[in-house]
Amino acid sequence: MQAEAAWGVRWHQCTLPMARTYMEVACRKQSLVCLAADRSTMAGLNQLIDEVGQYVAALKTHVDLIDDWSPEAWAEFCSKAQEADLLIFEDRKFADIGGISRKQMAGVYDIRSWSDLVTAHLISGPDIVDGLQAGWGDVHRNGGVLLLAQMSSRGNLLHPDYTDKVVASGSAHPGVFGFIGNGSRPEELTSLREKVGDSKMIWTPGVNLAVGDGEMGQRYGDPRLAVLAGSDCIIVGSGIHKAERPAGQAKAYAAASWNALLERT
Ligand code: S5P
Repeated sequence: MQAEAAWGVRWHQCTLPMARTYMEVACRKQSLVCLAADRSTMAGLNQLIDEVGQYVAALKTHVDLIDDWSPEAWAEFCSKAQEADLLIFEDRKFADIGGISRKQMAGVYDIRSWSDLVTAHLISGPDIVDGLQAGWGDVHRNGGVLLLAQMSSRGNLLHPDYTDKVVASGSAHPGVFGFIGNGSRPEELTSLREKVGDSKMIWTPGVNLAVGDGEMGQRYGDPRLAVLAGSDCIIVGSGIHKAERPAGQAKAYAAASWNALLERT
């Protein structure tokens, strides 16, 4: 299916190159799933690509939680992800001033050289987005920043007035790909979508086919309801990588999210 037909108004208004790339990958895979690949060994990560790569559009990594990380093993993992037509989203949650964030895109992990997307908090002000974009620019690559507008964990401090300020500032910035919203509360997501409009993505963690409370304060909502409420990508971790049969689960999340997109458009 053509991306324009599947995404409707979002295709026309989300013009950041990386947003268009994501929407096309999602159409090729018929999946709005970003797998939170929270495994702590390189073997575990590579196995996930083999098992579920065909059912997901993006891989969300936490590069600093891998026990046996090495530059060579990571480079191999990234080419495997590219071969499987997956975007790589480093969930680094940058939060420092612009100039330091730019430097943090380099360093040991060299995030700028392999990430297509990164997360950032806007707590230090809007220059962080320029810093991260400059990081990609330093290696002649392009990427997109997802700003945390809401969080899924209980007791978080991203209160509604903070969310509104992140949305107002981020919506006006061309380097912002979109926002992280809370997938566990469809009604909050609907109002977030109203504020964001159609020109930015909303990606949502806190989604699981089994709704309710997760480990250590995580909360879960239903994938279909999240997409109908305005989510453009469901970020699913343990629902897939801890399942007995990850491929079967990934397929189910892909179908739920893709059908919900078609229902929404
Ligand atoms: O508010 C948030 C933001 C993020 S990016 N809540 C989250 O859970 N996340 C991330 O989504 C978190 O870092 C983890 O990698 C993933 C959720 O994993 P799950 O196992 O709970 O599905």
